[in-house]
Amino acid sequence: MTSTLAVRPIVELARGATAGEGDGRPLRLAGRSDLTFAAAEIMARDATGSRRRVVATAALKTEPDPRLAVLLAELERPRAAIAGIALDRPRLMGIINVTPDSFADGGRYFDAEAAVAHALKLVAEGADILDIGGESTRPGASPITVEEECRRVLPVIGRLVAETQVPLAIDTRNSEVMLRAADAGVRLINDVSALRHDPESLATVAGTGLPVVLMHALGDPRTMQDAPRYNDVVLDIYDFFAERVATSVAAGIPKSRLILDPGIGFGKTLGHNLELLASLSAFHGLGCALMLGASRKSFIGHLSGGGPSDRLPGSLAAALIGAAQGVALLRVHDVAATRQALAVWLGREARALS
Ligand code: HH2
Repeated sequence: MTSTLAVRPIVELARGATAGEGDGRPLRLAGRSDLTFAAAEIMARDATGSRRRVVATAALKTEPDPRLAVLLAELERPRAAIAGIALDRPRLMGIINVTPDSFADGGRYFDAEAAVAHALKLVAEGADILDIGGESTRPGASPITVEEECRRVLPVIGRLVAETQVPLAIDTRNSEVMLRAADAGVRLINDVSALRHDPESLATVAGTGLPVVLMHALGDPRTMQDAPRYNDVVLDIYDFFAERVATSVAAGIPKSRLILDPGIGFGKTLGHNLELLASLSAFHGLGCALMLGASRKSFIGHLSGGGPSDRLPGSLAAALIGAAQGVALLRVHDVAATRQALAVWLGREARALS
């Protein structure tokens, strides 16, 4: 059993100017001027089991374990911009699935023309970045060839690079697709296998100089929902991220270019997904920006019934749970609706969020 220590900041949206100054004042989360924490939960695990306790941040600073000072520094440190996007508030990644079989919108944007039109609509709605994917990774999905994946995504990327300034991400597990998409102008790589699926991908991403999303998945899409099990889902995924961050840094991808995503629905039961949503802020202790993809996912259907097209209200709730814990990138199908929800949560006009 690995010994793990994590700190989950209990985050508040601050509208005053009290953050980060003087003893006993709340600390800023990830350099954000609007998100603070005055208390945190220490999450510890060793051979004897897992323990949690809540302490005031002032008390955290005087705890004897030297690892806590390092964690606090990581929690507070401002995050670098990603693909030219400042992470000073939650940003919206619009989903473009150029697939016949994605779980929420399979087949609707399989045609390049339809995909481009949908992407431009999401840009008009205020997307900060677009995620282009050619392979469905829904539970039970079968892999496709790299040639087929390129045939699907590259024409769409080519058109969008010419038609919008909004940066593009490529959602792929394959190094050749990463490389060809980078050559075509994408600014971010999003890998649901956290650079484990393709042995070339660590070196490929390092070579591109692009930032990368490392998403947690237990198993691969074909088998991941077959009775997933964890010892402690939050700390197991925390340990997974710590290993992937160390491996990526060793391969030449600096921490400032890594984004961590717990992978809602990827080898998780309803209980696992809900526990992760409730504890997202703990992952800030790894010192990277966070991403969340909960949009229209089946855990919402498990709580409320209905299919993917009935899951907008639950998707908005999940997006706000992420935003309230300092998630920097929200991967969503419904950009306009999520933007409105964020505007209300932030108390700012939606058009000020463009
Ligand atoms: N979810 C999906 C695909 N890619 N990438 C990240 N980083 N995080 C996620 O949660 C995530 C992801 C699955 O959603 P979708 O693309 O809508 O469906 P499909 O995989 O069926 O194409």
